[in-house]
Amino acid sequence: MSKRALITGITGQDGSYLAEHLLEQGYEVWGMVRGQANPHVARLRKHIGDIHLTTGDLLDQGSLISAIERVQPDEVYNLGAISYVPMSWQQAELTAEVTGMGVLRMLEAIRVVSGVGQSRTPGPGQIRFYQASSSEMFGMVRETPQNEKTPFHPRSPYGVAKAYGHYITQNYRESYGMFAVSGILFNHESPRRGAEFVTRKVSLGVARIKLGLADELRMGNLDARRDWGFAGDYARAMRLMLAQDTPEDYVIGTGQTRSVRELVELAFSTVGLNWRDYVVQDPRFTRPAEVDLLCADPKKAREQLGWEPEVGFEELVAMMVESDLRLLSSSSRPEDEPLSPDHW
Ligand code: NAP
Ligand code: G4F
Repeated sequence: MSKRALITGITGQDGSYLAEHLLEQGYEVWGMVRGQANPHVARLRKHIGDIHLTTGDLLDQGSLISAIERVQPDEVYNLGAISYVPMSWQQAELTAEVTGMGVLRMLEAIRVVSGVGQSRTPGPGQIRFYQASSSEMFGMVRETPQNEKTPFHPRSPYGVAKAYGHYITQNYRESYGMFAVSGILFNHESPRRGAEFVTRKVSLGVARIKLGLADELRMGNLDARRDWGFAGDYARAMRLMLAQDTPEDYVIGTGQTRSVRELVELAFSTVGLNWRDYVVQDPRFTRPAEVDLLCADPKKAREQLGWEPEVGFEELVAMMVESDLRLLSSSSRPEDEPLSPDHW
């Protein structure tokens, strides 16, 4: 019997890679999608055929209960969130509701539908739950590199909401014995990354400049450092966490940190250009509070999950720039079609 997985956030970057990975592993994959005509669904269907969809919204408790009742999953991957950090200052309350309280609602849906804490205690057939926690929770870091025991000091409403999601997942594990785990994932990127995030903004910007479609790239803080990996590698780690005998949290990252300046320099150099000729610093992209440095200590994941990243930083950046060069050169793209993350 194949396992059945339900993924929230399936229309996002990670949802697509996780769906592909679980299909390869023989799973029956269901995605929860919101809205009555979500434009991201067509993109998903185009790239990943063999999935089932059900409706639901992390803001709506009843819809989550209905989704769990309908799908009867073995595993739930909660990837749905408002995930763009700057937006979390503009819509702090909505971010708390979707990215934070949404986790509680999904845990409650699983608890209610499985009867955990009432008629039944969790047993071998229980629904396993994965929460997409974030290195953004470490914020103003207390130590480097960051591991599973490093204290949190979030620096954005997004980071605060993720910390709530992390702790409520841990609490449901301890209160009800649920198989509920958090993956504390560091930044991971791909050609499917939303255009608002820095790596994709840079790969699209470099491609536009190389093709003569733009003559500058306006950026925020070039000194910030991140631990950037490839999203496809991180999807493997999510499944591995739910395949363990005991539910535990894991840090997932490469263990290497680079500055935004290094990212920009490398991306321009892949097409033979000097970034200094094109990059303009623009205070509009500076944040009210910054996370200056993130660097993972993925030792536990390596030793207990046998997880290793396969794609390095240089390969990742080249992959993204080449993909965007192909995208923007494509004659199949109508001239008046706006560039958006819809273009994978
Ligand atoms: P993403 O591309 O921004 O995708 C976010 C997903 O959340 C989309 O599918 C979106 O669906 C969905 N969503 C938004 N509001 C929702 C709501 N009210 N109810 C249900 N679904 C909703 O994010 P990602 O990069 O794939 O990241 C996946 C998860 O990992 C997120 O929780 C993110 O915070 C977390 N994370 C990401 C990284 C990273 O570096 N990528 C690192 C650590 C943690 P629509 O199509 O409806 O908009
Ligand atoms: O790509 P970013 O927007 O990612 P950020 O804020 O690190 O968040 C991402 O990773 C988190 C994991 O740590 C996830 F939880 C979260 O959902 C998301 O996927 O920005 C990276 C860095 C920041 O320090 C930012 O200030 O790049 C800096 N940056 C400099 N100029 C810029 C820009 N970021 C963006 N988006 N745009 C700029 O022009």
